Amino acid sequence: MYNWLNDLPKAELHLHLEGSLEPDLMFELAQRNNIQLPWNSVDEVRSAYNFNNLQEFLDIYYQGANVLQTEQDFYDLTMAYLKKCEEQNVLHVEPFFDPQTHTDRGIPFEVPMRGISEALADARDLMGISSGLILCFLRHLSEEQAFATLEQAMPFRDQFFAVGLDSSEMGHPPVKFANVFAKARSEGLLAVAHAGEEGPPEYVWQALDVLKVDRIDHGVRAWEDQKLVQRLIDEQIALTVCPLSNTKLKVYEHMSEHPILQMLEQGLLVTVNSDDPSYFGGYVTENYMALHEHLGMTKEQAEQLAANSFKARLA
Ligand code: ES4
Ligand code: ZN
Repeated sequence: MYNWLNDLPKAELHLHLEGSLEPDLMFELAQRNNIQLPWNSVDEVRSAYNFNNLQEFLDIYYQGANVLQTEQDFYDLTMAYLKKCEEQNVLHVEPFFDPQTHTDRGIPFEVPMRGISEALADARDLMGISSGLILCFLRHLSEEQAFATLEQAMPFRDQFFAVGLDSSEMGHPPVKFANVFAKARSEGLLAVAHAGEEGPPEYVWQALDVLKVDRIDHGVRAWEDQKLVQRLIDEQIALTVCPLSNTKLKVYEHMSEHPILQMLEQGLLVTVNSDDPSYFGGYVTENYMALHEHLGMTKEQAEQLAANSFKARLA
């Protein structure tokens, strides 16, 4: 089954480039840039990857990102992910990056922007992987800071097609970013937002009605609200679900409790994605495989999920 799932043509629509930083590359970049990490070995890092919730993960994810310093570092990070895509027959990707994670530690905006864009262009030319980049605002920071980030990004307007919203969800509802999303949309950008990962269904309603997003990232907690489920079905709004992420961050205690196949059978446009593969134990194929192992996903269901991943493309 693994090989069959791996060969299935797929698109990935929920992937944080900073979350694809494997421990080996983390140590290589730490050495290259003379940066002290709080871990002494690759094994030590891996054993730190035990999380009880989203915040515990984010604290480690932001520390790991400190090793990313130069345009070449961002190129190497992105290209390592794209090579995985090639191995797993992922033909189209719409990755996220978090510019504020870098600009807030003094890295000029154009450094991640240029390194990532160059890798995506090379993957297009050399590997035939199509892509569109999504610029995410960190929701634990202010809307004013998001506005400043959008302004810094506008000279590179042709290098990303959408804005997103990520980081700590609880206490930072979508409505906090109403104005900056309106501004982004007025510039012709599309919009997505993490909503209903840890946060309540109300945050999914806000992402739709206030931010006017074109797709919901995670959205699994929408399943608790039948009226919301009907809206998502009626409008065929895609959910970028990340099964291994949801169990690693204890949204569900065990994969056998994950509702993704029930959501699929109900008519929701759900897709399978890896979120932060280096931290959560697998890339896209491993996420599909977990659904087969723990939920009994059939080949027909896998084909439907893969078809959904292309149907839910925005770029
Ligand atoms: C994230 Cl899993 C998840 N949720 C919210 N923000 C994130 N940034 C990176 N991974
Ligand atoms: Zn995410």
